[in-house]
Amino acid sequence: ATPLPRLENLLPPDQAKEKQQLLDGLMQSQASINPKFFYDEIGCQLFTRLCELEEYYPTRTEAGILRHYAGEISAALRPQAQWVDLGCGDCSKTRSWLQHFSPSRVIGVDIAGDYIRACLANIADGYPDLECVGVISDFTRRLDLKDLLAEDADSPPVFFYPGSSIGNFDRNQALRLLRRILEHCGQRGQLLIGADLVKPLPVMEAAYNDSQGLTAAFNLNVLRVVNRLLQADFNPDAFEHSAVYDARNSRIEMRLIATRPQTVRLGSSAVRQFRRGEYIITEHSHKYTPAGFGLLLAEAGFPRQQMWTDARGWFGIFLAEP
Ligand code: AVJ
Repeated sequence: ATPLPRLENLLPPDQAKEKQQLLDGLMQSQASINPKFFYDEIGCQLFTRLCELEEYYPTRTEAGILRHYAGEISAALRPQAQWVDLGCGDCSKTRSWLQHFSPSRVIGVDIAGDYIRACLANIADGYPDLECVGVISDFTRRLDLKDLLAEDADSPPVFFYPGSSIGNFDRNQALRLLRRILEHCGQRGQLLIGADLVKPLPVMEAAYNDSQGLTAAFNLNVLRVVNRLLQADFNPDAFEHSAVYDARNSRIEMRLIATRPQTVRLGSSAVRQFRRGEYIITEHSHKYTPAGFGLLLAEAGFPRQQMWTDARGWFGIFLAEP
């Protein structure tokens, strides 16, 4: 019999705290918006399209490594593992990986509820007998899968966290998330994680300043998301996309620069002025050296590691164990 797809919503019912943090970020002297707000329906579509760009090398490079080393990587994974896809989106990455590895079940976790439905359908379509659970959750805040995973204690979890999404976090936030994953690993759990590596500057900057302007559209779209969430009145036409590499901190910084002085209403009680040239930071995307990322994993409690990379050393896939 075909198992019924399950969908669990672990998002806290009221978004009050979320909105307050968004507002706080915008009211600081250096305004910022957390990158998780990029991913409304339009943002998800733009992100999917920009991942296909020639200039945006991470998605392609990571997929190439997974394809090239599929045999080696899948042999290193626990057989019968419960495959937990963190930030599964429409689960297309997991779906292609299922050619190489047979988990006992698939758990797709994402903050975007609409995407999770697509994910369940995507797996059910190609693998109708594989149990798939969708979890709507903001795992950057808390990861709460213990009940779900404990149901099948014989199959350790393999956490799949591809795309270098970890790059969005500063060191302490990344450590916190990795430790939360570790708490779910027990003795035999594993983490298969992608990390974008430091490489020549023009390659990195081109990836975030693509010639079709998709990254710019993706960045500017977050202002519409903020307008909706906070009843704000940002005019996206009065801002301009910028992405620069900050070598000191090894990260791309995405900005929205005010092209003229303006006053933005943020809901009924807050107002923010922007001078011409003042900018909002919308994303940090950290780039690592293999050794640096290894240290981060070790410090989080994953001392045992293997890494696979491409011929140019542009992207790393790490398999980490407690
Ligand atoms: C999803 C965080 C990995 O940092 O490269 C792509 C998001 N931003 N283009 C990245 C992103 C602009 C992406 N991550």
